Amino acid sequence: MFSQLRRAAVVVATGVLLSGAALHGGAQAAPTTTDEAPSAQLATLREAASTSGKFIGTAVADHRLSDATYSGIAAREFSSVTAENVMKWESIQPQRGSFNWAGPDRLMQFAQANDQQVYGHTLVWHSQMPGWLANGNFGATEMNQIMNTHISTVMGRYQGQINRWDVVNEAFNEDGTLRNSKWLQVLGRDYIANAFRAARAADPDAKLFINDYNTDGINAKSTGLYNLVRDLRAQGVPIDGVGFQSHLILDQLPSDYQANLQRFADLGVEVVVTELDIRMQMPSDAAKLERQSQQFARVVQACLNVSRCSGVTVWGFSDRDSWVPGTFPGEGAALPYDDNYQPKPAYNGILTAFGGDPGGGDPGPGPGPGADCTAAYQVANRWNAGSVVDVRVTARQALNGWAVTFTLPAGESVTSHWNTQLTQSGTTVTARNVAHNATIPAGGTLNFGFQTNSGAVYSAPVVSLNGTACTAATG
Ligand code: 9MR
Repeated sequence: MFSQLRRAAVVVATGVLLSGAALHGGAQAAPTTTDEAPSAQLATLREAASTSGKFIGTAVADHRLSDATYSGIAAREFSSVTAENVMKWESIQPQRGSFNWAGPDRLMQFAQANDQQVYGHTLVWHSQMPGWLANGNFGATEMNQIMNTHISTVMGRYQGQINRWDVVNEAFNEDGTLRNSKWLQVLGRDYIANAFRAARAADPDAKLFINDYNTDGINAKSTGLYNLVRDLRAQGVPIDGVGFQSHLILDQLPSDYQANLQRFADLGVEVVVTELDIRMQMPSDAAKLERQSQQFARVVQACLNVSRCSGVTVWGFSDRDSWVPGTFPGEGAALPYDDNYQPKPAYNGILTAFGGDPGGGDPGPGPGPGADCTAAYQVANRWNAGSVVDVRVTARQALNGWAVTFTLPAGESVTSHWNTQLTQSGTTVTARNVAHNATIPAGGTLNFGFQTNSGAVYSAPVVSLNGTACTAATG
């Protein structure tokens, strides 16, 4: 999976086995299950989201990337990026057989430089088709070929580097029937299954999504989508996830938003909030912005509450760049930053919902939140039904509160822990400071330990401090 690091190369070291006595007794002498309040300074959206193992993404407008303020925020605050336009068919294959990679390559490089996931958008869609495709008079065989070639060429170029792809976009009418797109007209409803099969063949590592709007609550359209996903899964069609665009209107967030995500998750698919914005009648005022903040927070909370929800992407981050005013005259202010790239209440709503700290300090311009760090993850003792692990993280910067995250192999659970307040969600472990080790001087080392229910042999995972991956140390 695509995951390059923003600052330091990660070295995944094999866990060092010390002799049983080395740390087992001593380190366990002071186990604690204290539930003192965490005081980690999770000052950016991506740091805060990472403590729950979720991503926070943004759509990126290619023409804005050269602006330092814009790209600085995109890098600092977000752990996933989606091309707002440059991976759409019209842009990427404007003439038949002629591909335009400049914009997509730029986004891939940006993501790589900033340790971000990439959400691919979008392959098969009725909208933003180039003229040659929209107006061409193709029979089914040729149309199918055109679709397969586009999928294999675009996905193939970025194979292994794009985490998720919107394979099919906006396939439904509001009443839950399939949209009468050119794809449906020429290929029949099998175009959907065939697109997913072609996509799996083109990049077996990418998770394959179907994405739509007005499917955010339980309604006729989302039920049509639900039935399709259920049937495709039953037929063995390779579909991994459902995207909920969530272009919402202030005060109209569906009350069954979370329940809707959950019913799809219960089909066994991943769910993602893919294009979130919450628009309002202009002018905005303090009361509207406050309600908007609460509604952004409710969407984030819904994703946190649904374990198969892997992240939330906002459709741009600044009102200056939003698609909304151009499409809905009189409406706007739909995003977490204002026209001047200043955070709005909605920013704090998202941050706080992810467990972040709005007062956590000014992260300053440019990429790279958090502290540079090295992590020693040592399996101090191991027997047939348990392991004791000692974790030491040395931070370059002083810390006032910390959160350390890593994953355990599936099925392995923490049974006790010491010198930390620790939670586990699936395979993701979040270890926070307790009162006595919250403050670590620059260059100092934090230390905690835990015991698990398994003696499985495994390599040390990547350890992150406040959302930034640490370099592995073996000492
Ligand atoms: O934000 C996009 C805007 O810049 C484009 O002009 C528009 C063209 O259709 O697409 C917008 O993004 C859409 C996304 O690709 C699919 N879901 C709806 C989004 C808002 O229209």
